[in-house]
Amino acid sequence: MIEGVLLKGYGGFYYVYAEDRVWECSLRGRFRIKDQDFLPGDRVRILPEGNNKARIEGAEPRLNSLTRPSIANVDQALLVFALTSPKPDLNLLDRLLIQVTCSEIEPLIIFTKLDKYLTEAPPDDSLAKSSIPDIYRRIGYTVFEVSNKTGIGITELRKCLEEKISVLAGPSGAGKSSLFNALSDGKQLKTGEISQKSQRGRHTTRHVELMVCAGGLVADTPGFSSLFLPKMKREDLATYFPEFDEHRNHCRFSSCLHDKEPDCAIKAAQENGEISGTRYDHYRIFLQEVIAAERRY
Ligand SMILES: Nc1nc2c(ncn2[C@@H]2O[C@H](COP(=O)(O)OP(=O)(O)OP(=O)(O)O)[C@@H](O)[C@H]2O)c(=O)[nH]1
Ligand SMILES: [Mg+2]
Ligand SMILES: [Zn+2]
Repeated sequence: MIEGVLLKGYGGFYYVYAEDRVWECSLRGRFRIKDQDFLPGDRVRILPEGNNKARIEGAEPRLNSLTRPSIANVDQALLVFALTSPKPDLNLLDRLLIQVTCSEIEPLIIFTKLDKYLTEAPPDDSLAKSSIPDIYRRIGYTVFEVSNKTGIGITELRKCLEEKISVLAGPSGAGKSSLFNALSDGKQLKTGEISQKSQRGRHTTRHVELMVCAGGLVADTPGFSSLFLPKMKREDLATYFPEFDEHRNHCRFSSCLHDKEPDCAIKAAQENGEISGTRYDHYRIFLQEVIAAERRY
């Protein structure tokens, strides 16, 4: 019996990565009824039956699972945004950070198209003083600036993927698929049949799959442009803004929601530049959404 990770289910088979190979697996009888219970990322035990074929004999309990995309045991989410073309949608990034943190998955922020950004004239808006990646670095997030074209920053990022299950998420056109290709560097492990099938299906089907990439397993996903916040109480929203932590206890009211209350330390920190203006704006927008959603329950 060997242990592996389920990459995908396709055409009645399950493809499992174990011992540096992909195995085409069928299910043992008693599992067949629970077919839909398996997700990419599930840790399974397989019994080889020769010629890269095997049978799934058992599965380990999941540590976590995401619903969009449906993947189990995710270690980290790579939140991919272009520095330019399209301009990064920071409202969406801040939503994703909340969603990922809420699922207890580690976020990594990846800004792409650094090559293009560097050749453009610097924008003379207020953000130029503190670059967008720096806003997130200062908060304490792990941030990479890369070019999928020239390869700047790719080697450093690759190290973070080793032995981990990672998902790529972000808006359409941000460079997720290009990043996946840059990270795999032609070393993506393929078995003929699987790559043919997935190539045919890649842009048309919605099935999720993990792929061997940079010493780990990575799932590319289709881009999206809107995202609901997870269900939460209004007073919990601020906990998803780590940069508020050191100020939160200095508001006049202990119940302060940092919106329109007087003597709010968060607002003061935003005014003196310690907290980013866009982050505070998004906090207030999200607060209204959380309050509106509370009423519906
Ligand atoms: N100059 C430059 N262009 C890039 C870079 N990364 C991606 N692109 C281009 O940006 C466009 C979109 O890239 P994709 O990788 O398809 O974006 P995606 O995030 O996978 O988009 P969806 O699959 O629609 O969600 C393509 O034309 C890429 O060639 C980069 O680092 N630099
Ligand atoms: Mg893509
Ligand atoms: Zn306050």
